[in-house]
Amino acid sequence: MLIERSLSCASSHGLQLVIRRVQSSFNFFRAADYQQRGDSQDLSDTRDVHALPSPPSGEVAVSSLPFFSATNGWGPVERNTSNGEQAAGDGQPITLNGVVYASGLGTNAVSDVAVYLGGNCTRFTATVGVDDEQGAAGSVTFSVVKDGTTLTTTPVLTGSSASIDLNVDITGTQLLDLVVGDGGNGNGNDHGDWANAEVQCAD
Ligand SMILES: [Ca+2]
Ligand SMILES: [Ca+2]
Repeated sequence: MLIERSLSCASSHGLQLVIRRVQSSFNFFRAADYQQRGDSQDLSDTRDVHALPSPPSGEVAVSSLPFFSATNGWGPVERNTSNGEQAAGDGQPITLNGVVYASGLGTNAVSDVAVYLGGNCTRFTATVGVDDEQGAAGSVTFSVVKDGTTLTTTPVLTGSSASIDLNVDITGTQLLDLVVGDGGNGNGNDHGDWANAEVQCAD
């Protein structure tokens, strides 16, 4: 949904302020037209501002939280399926070494999903690996980042690696980033899954 309001200043400078709201993000665009020594001039500036959601409470699947931001190497990050192909919603059930997970994030490196926790959560848990849809191919790392500081990074995992269970103390985190790296060799087949990704938070 896009809400746009345009406010025009009554001054002769043609000052215009446009506010656009897209879900929880706000985009502020400001433009001014003016005359300087007889020449027409114009200036504009755009700022993106995020409206913070309420921090999560209890034990919550990360896939159910609003994304503060999300970048992905092939199409969008998928909720509760593998990455699939480039289209949204074309993933398969998240599957790591034959085990199917109903919940999680399906990504393709290089990917970074940020969620706002507001300091209310203490622990992050997930099982990570390259989704079975890539066979033995793919090579990725998984990093858990607290307010810009990396708390843990896995070794490079390929499609034939054992899955890794993550259990990370995230006490006090405002913004949690879940980052999938490409293992240093490009991002082909790098379908990294954050299976059963959950945060444990205060009620
Ligand atoms: Ca997809
Ligand atoms: Ca790779």
